[in-house]
Amino acid sequence: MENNPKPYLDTPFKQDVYKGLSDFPKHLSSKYLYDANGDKIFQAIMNLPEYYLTNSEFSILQENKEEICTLFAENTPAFNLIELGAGDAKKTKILLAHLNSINANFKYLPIDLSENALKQLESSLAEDFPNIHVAPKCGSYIDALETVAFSKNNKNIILFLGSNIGNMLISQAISFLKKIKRLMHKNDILFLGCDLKKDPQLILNAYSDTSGITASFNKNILKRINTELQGNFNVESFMHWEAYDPESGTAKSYLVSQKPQQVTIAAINLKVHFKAWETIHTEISQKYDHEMIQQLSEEAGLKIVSKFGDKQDYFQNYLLIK
Ligand code: AVI
Repeated sequence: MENNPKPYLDTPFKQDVYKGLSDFPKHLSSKYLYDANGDKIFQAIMNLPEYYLTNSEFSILQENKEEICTLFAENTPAFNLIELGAGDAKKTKILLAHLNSINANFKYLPIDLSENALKQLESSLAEDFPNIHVAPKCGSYIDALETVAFSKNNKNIILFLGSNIGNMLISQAISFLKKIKRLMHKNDILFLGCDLKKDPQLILNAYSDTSGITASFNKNILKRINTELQGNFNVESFMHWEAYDPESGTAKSYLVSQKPQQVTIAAINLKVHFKAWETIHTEISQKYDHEMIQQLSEEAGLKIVSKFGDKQDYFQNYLLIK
């Protein structure tokens, strides 16, 4: 940080935690939920009965893999399959298996913030698909996208699955899509997974499961501050709280202090006071309807050319071009 009056704020994590916990209302970015422990808890979330998103998108890909893969592979001798936020690529493996079975000529480039997730993915892909060329890239989505071999000669297919776009505010999603559009060439495709507005109770349940796994995922951010920034959060004195607004389609996660307390975070020289029931906002999970996606794409300058839904109308995958 240039001209930093606080030299101990020497990493983005430290700067963001300092800023977020000094603001009112307090907030922390959901990108910090994912360390090795957070990755593991998120895998468990994806297997929760309440977390319908994974199964919905899984069934869409399973049922439409032939058509989707044909659209990916048409009009090009070879293509790059670039995935933003690949994680364990559980759903992507449906497409990889099908592309492999039709001998498609492609390279898979998974991008993820988590080095740990990418290492595990690389070894599981080597086992499942030894003949697929895999080139993982660690980093934030746009930074990594800018550095991967975006081929001018072959088509680039960008996968952004799992409602990852939902973890951005709508305004952030538009500017993010605009950045992707700028990197795309004429023939390139963005394949986007969006969670849809539905029975508000189902959405609420997906983010406040009865086994408490989502609560431990949310609280992991405090544990991370404790271990990485020498904090002394009493994690159990915070409760996980989810709120869903069916009008805007925004689900918001909070950590709520159940008593007045003071927390010290030594590495950033910060003392944080919490009143009883004061909140830290940690994540948004935006739900869309078709008109909202249409508008989002138009504002980003992208065109929807195909869409694929599940039987229950819970989730939608969109194929976009520039
Ligand atoms: C990664 N992302 C799409 C998840 C979601 O549904 O917003 C993260 C998550 N947070 C709580 N449960 C799942």
